[in-house]
Amino acid sequence: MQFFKTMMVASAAVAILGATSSMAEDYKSEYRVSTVVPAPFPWGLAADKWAELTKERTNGRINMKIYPGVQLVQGDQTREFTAIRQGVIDMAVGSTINWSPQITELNLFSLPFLMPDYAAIDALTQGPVGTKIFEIVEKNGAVPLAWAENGFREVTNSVRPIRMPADMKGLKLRVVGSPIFSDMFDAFGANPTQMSWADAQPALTTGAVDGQENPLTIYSVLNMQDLGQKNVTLWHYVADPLIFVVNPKVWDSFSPEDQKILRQAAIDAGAYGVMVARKGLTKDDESLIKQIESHGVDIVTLSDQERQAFVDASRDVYKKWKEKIGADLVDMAEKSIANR
Ligand code: X2X
Repeated sequence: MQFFKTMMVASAAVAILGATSSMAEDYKSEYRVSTVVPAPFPWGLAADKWAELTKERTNGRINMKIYPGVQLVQGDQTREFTAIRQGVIDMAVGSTINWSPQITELNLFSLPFLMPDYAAIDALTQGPVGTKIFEIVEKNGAVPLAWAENGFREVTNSVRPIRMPADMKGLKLRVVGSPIFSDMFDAFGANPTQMSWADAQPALTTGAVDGQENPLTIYSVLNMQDLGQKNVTLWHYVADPLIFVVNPKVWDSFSPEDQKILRQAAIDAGAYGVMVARKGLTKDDESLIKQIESHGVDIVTLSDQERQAFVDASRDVYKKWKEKIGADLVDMAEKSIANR
């Protein structure tokens, strides 16, 4: 009798498990998702949305926790991709800049003045270039699912308005730890210093650096005007898209049904992320720019001639990196943008 009862309980338990998901026993209780910045930055909002939609649509089978500040790699954003590949990080929403040390082709988005407007970013990420980049990311050891956006990176500083390359002379500017950025700012005549995002914030607070470059959404959430960054130049010189990825082993552990859900949730979260990243920064809606200006910030918009001076100054850097990235891929990107 006792044996019979035990068997009944055991088979009932198996039935419940089976009803939840045939794969559930292989799933982790938590998947670690890496980002650099958390909500309310658009980047963090996109990651939160991905986790939220996935949890909802899988009835909690896939439970994602966001680890901002790239804390899973001790704040060193240039090591994030390696950690994803190795499985130290399960999933990530990461910037093309931070993964470019491992994937040279991602420097495409950091080519100076390649993408003049939002339509140009879309022409790349949503076109044949985006497909090609996803193939390359996959070859390098992560499963790419969707695109979001950090944004156009505008230069700010505490010393003077920047209108011409000559205005940058002697300015100590924090740049990300990716060599193309040092090359560009050397070419502009500034004094670039490579630093992680974790180190950049105290450096701005103490005035150890004069300036930095980041999207205005980052500027506004951090209230960079209070850190002395009173000069902003809208020059749209580069933009960094974000990519949603999953470690291949983790990906393979999911049922086809859950893979589909996770991918669609990333696509939906990516669309939302792009929307919030551009909010208040478009020709139709400049509200974020106006809001920053209302804090007494001097916002410089370059004339065509002024912009051209920066384009000219960075021409050799463009050429050098076009070769490194692969001339075919850059040609494809230039064509996609010309036909947007
Ligand atoms: O470090 C930066 O400037 C940031 C937050 O924009 C990136 O992670 C690329």
